[in-house]
Amino acid sequence: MSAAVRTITTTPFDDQRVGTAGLRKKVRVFQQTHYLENFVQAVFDTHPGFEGSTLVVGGDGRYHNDTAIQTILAMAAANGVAKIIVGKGGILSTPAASHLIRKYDAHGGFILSASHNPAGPDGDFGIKFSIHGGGQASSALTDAIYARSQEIDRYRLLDAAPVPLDDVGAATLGDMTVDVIDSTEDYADLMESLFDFDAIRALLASDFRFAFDAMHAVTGPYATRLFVERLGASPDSVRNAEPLPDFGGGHPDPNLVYAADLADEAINQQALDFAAASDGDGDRNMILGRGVFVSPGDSLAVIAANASTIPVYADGIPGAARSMPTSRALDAVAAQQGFDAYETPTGWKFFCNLLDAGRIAICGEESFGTGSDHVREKDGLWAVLAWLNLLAARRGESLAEILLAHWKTYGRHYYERHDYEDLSAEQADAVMQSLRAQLAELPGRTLNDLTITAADEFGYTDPIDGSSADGQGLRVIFGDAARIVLRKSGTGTSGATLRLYLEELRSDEWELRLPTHEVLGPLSAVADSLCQLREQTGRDKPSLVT
Ligand code: VG1
Ligand code: CO
Repeated sequence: MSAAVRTITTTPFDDQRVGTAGLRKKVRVFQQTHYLENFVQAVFDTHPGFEGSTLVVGGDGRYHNDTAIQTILAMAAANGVAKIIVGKGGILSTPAASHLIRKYDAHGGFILSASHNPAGPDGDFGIKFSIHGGGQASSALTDAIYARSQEIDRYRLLDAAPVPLDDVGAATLGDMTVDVIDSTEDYADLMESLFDFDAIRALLASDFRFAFDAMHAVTGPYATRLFVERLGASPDSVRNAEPLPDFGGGHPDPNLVYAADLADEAINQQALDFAAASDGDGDRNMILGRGVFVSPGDSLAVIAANASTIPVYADGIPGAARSMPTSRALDAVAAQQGFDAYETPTGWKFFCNLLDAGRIAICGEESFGTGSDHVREKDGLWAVLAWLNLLAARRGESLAEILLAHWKTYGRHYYERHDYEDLSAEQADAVMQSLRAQLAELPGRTLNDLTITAADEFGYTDPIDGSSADGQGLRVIFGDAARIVLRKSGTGTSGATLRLYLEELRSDEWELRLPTHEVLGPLSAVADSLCQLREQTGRDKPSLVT
């Protein structure tokens, strides 16, 4: 390597332990001298095999993306990486990055994103390290990276001008090759290999009213490539398609609160037959039909129940998985159809071993995340295509009819998540502790006419590598009938967020189309009093209900 490699002296930051999905902090934290560099060098120092390897780098296009990418390029070149594949303009959706790592057999990658968290100079930023195979680093690896970050005293950097990333092509940085690619082509090819594009094209060419909202985040170019160029949808069906560094001032979290206009058009005005939205980095999805919202747990269950309509799963799936707080709608399908169902801790990394081992083909989370074994991240556009594929396969049935038929077969798991944001760590811990302290005595008690059958703190042992994860949320289980789950968020950048998850199964036909808040009202009251939410937090309602 040339003389332009500099070794820079640094001191540790004490807060580089990653959360549910990478290291997420305020932009201003990442802008501190040495902050990003320390973390990246800790990865280079901890995970073996970077010398002579290929990496993938890109992000959701938010503020600070460009600067961070140039830093990573300069450090990779100085740490002996042979080649880096970067998305044009520095942009890669999270699932597209996972795909590139797999397709080009890369050693790993860095994905720059804080998902749906607001962007801009006062917003959030984040970095995730992905391993060979395209999955997020395991907890064991991130623990080791954290330990290294606590003793780091120097990092390496190549002194060179920034690499232009706006056009596709190859450049060099020291001895390293930088390949700038248009990842929308690779990604669209992958999607075309999974789904029945002819049938979807025919559906979109009919009088079917379709809209996708990219929310000025990363999915715009991918959605245009897929829906408009490959599937023939009208250009105006892809909305807010241009990624902006501040997401246009919006909050690209696809749910009924932050994608309210789209929801109003589909649900209240009934002006769309199918509508969907994705989040900042393209891994989440919201699914809407004419007059209906599909809750994420139902979306996962319906996709799994109809997996055989997806050409690659024509012969069925071996199994499916959901994160613990996600509704048990999936379990009901697995029980009837006879495939295996797994329950994992929150965070996509816990699905990866099951996917690699071929135990599961489809998985999802209540937080608007759904995906399959095609990549090792959740994938918003995959979920949208899975629904379009299903609507094309069952042409003539509306989305609402498909949903109702599903509930008639499996029952309906009414579901809500209540977020209490910006609490102090002490408040959040006090609520967790007041429920934790009661767990042992809860089984056998009857509340709201339902009897508690089990109450515990969820722990998980990975069936493939035997690794374990404790303290993954508190559960109060009322048999198959209902569940209350409480856990602390691991993605926030200020204060603490508590998530309370409520689920109740109704199976009689007259109960299948009730307003969700009406069904869950009594369970919500039970949860509030069990957790002493009001007493401990002083809040009389959640900050956000999804
Ligand atoms: C949240 C969600 C979790 C998801 C994670 C990353 O984590 O609850 O299901 O995997 O975000 O998604 P937490 O710890 O805040 O509850 V994303 O789209 O923000 O990368
Ligand atoms: Co995301």
